[in-house]
Amino acid sequence: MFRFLALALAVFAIFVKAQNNVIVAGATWTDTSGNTIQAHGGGILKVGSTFYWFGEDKSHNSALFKAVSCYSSSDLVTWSRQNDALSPISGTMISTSNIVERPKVIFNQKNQEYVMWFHSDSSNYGAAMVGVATAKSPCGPYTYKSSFKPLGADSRDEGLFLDDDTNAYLLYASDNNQNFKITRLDADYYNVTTVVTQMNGATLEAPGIIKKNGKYFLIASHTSGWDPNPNKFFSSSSISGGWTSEADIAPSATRTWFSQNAYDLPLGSNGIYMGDRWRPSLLGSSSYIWYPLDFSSGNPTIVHADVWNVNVQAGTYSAVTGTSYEAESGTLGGSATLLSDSSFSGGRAVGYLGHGGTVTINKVQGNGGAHWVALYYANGDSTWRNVTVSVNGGPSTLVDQPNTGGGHVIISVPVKLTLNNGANQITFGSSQTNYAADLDKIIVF
Ligand SMILES: *[C@@H]1O[C@H](CO)[C@@H](O)[C@H](O)[C@H]1NC(C)=O
Ligand SMILES: *[C@@H]1O[C@H](CO)[C@@H](O)[C@H](O)[C@H]1NC(C)=O
Ligand SMILES: [Ca+2]
Repeated sequence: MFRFLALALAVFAIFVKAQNNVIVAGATWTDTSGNTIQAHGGGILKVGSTFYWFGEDKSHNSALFKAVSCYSSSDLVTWSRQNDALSPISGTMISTSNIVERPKVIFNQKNQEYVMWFHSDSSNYGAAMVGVATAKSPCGPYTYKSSFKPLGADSRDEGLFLDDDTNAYLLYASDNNQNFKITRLDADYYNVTTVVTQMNGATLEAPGIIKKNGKYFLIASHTSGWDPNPNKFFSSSSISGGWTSEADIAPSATRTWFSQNAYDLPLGSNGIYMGDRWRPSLLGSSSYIWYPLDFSSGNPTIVHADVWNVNVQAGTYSAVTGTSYEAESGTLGGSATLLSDSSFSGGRAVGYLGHGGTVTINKVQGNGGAHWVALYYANGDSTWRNVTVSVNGGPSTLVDQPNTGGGHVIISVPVKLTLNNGANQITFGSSQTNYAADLDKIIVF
């Protein structure tokens, strides 16, 4: 009896952990103190078995410099905020009226020193420099060295790549964002030495490199301001040229599931795509879009998993499976209308939600606890919409629905809902005066 109870408790504990220990792209991620994680345009550094995540603190909803944050984790899911890695210094290129973006940190073996590079700029992005700072411990605080134009040329969006042979490289958008360059760093990682790759007219931003079986994979977006575009990959057996032409890492219409690359982390024989879903009107609410990056075909492909687990010890990931419910199978209310298009799951979606239109999805199975629910929708506007979600007639939760890039382009956003054990009714679009996006289906995890 006791043995049985102990076993049942152990199984329950594993189940609860599996439900909590997940990565949900686009949700509001909080740290171990319950605060929203502020690490935009970030980068990851691994020291022993600890991961450090550096990024831009945008909690003041401004592009101007507030801090480079530093978070630590042993599992890539639970993050503790540490001291700020880099803080403003008045009268320098890292003052509170300057731009400090896309911080990346690598370790210099020779000097036993952590070296941070970042995009260092004036408030109108006219200076187009890189900045360098150093520290003796992962989170520092870092000592600012200088900002400069690498080899006298522009540098805006940038990344770093540390190769197995301890050569390190700056990856950057140069020459007014027209030419993309990869330049070797000196032995200290304080300066650049020679350009090893130059892609003229490539108009790339947000670069990262991941190496697999001796092959280099460059992942980058194109240039469209804060708006997303289809991020691409290029591969080469040498970092000094011979790059393939660009190819997609996700269905191009989804514009990389509304995200821009920030960092690409190896994970066993695969990787993790770490992107930002920028929200320029409320920068601090920009969310993180992390997905498995599957290399089983030999090339990187984003796995569009709404909810997934990562096992950093084993170097594996697994997508959590959910149950789908088509919106068109629900009960339509008011002005809600069925829409037909082959791009919709089941060929149909429900439009004209909100402003009097509702749809109620019936018999949604729950387990009496919190569930992640992914809303699959299309929003062809150039701006965000949102939808109210109410479970069993209870109070509404408002869920943002970023524009999808077309009325027949579908992406998903997550919401955490508490469902009764057994059947539930979920209503979308009630008590809102604005139109919600067209709802295709939901997946309950
Ligand atoms: C970096 O290297 C360039 C080219 O060799 C040189 O002109 C420049 O002074 C160096 N900058 C620093 C900060 O050492
Ligand atoms: C909801 O979306 C509408 C546009 O459809 C927008 O005007 C409104 O500000 C949004 N509400 C919130 C709280 O974001
Ligand atoms: Ca559908």
